[in-house]
Amino acid sequence: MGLEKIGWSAWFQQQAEPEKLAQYQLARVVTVNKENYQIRGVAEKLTYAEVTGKFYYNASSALDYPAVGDWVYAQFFDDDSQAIIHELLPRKTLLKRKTAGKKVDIQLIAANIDIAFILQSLDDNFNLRRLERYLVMIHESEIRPVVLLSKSDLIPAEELQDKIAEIKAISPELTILSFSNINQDGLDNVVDLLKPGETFCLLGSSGVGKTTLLNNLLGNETFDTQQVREKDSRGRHTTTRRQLILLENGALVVDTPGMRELGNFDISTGLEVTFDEISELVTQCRFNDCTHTKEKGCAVLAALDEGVISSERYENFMKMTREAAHYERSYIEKRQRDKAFGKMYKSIMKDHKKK
Ligand SMILES: Nc1nc2c(ncn2[C@@H]2O[C@H](COP(=O)(O)OP(=O)(O)OP(=O)(O)O)[C@@H](O)[C@H]2O)c(=O)[nH]1
Ligand SMILES: [Mg+2]
Ligand SMILES: [Zn+2]
Repeated sequence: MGLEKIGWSAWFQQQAEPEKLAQYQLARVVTVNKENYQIRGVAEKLTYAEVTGKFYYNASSALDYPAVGDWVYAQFFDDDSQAIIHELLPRKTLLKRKTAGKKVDIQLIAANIDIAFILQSLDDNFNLRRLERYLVMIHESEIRPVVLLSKSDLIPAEELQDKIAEIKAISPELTILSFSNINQDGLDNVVDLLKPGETFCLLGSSGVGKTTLLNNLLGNETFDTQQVREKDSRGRHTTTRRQLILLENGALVVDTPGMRELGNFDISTGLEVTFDEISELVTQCRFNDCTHTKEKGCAVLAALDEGVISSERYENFMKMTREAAHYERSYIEKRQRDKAFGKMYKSIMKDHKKK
């Protein structure tokens, strides 16, 4: 069918509805722009697409809009030069986070990702607490995370081994690879993970080498990269949009703009998997509603006391738990305000029509 080439599989085939398949064509979202999308169907070219008015009207949150990697029911026009997106197919996985900044809303990162690469560069970007944040987001979506430590050319081999050991200590099962875009060390190991028809996502702070890695995988300089900027210089992301790229070996890769902050909500599964030893302890606390802050009989605090879990890891777990609860409350309030506004708007329009 040709769609396998861009990630179509038996799982999606099972989700597809025959009557919609008869009416529309399948396509995958390759780019999300401000005003429109680019999709790719069986014809191997990119087509600009917009969602229908009905799609727009029925969408009730950011979750309902197409994300990079989504499969859609579409209609192509004018010799496949334009298309309309009618509906999304169910998603196998979805990477999302809280929008950056003060606003509490959901931002979609990518849909239908099989493996998420968390990139940290081996200079001062390496940070276990940040790694835990990414792991929470990825585990929440039940995607397999792989850690890629970039810029291995910048540190001595012993230091690299120490850093890998630090990650192993918090997550023994995790696949961790190191590589250098400069001297190509370890790139083969990354390539080995890239299976045809599977979709991968590159995540990590700005400047860690995501796009340089992608260019290396493509064997050319297709996408812009930039010299490392001054630390903390704001608003200087080289990659500004997410897009899905097909590699020669048949793997699909989504490059993303670097994230300055990674807020999450709705992450109970993510927290449970990422902090599995803490989740296990939580079940042993004396009180069901234990806050793990001061209670007698708190198994988490006991483990902390005995040095079984590190205070840094405990603090990060508590911080992310609190943050998620706060964002969830704010999000619910926001949704209620939006809904009330929607109702008011509709009743005004109705009155307006009556006159
Ligand atoms: N020393 C060294 N430098 C690297 C390596 N990989 C990338 N760089 C450099 O790091 C800088 C940033 O690389 P990019 O690939 O643009 O980083 P990015 O992660 O795509 O950044 P954003 O698009 O802003 O999110 C460039 O100057 C690269 O040349 C590496 O393995 N070693
Ligand atoms: Mg980039
Ligand atoms: Zn407790």
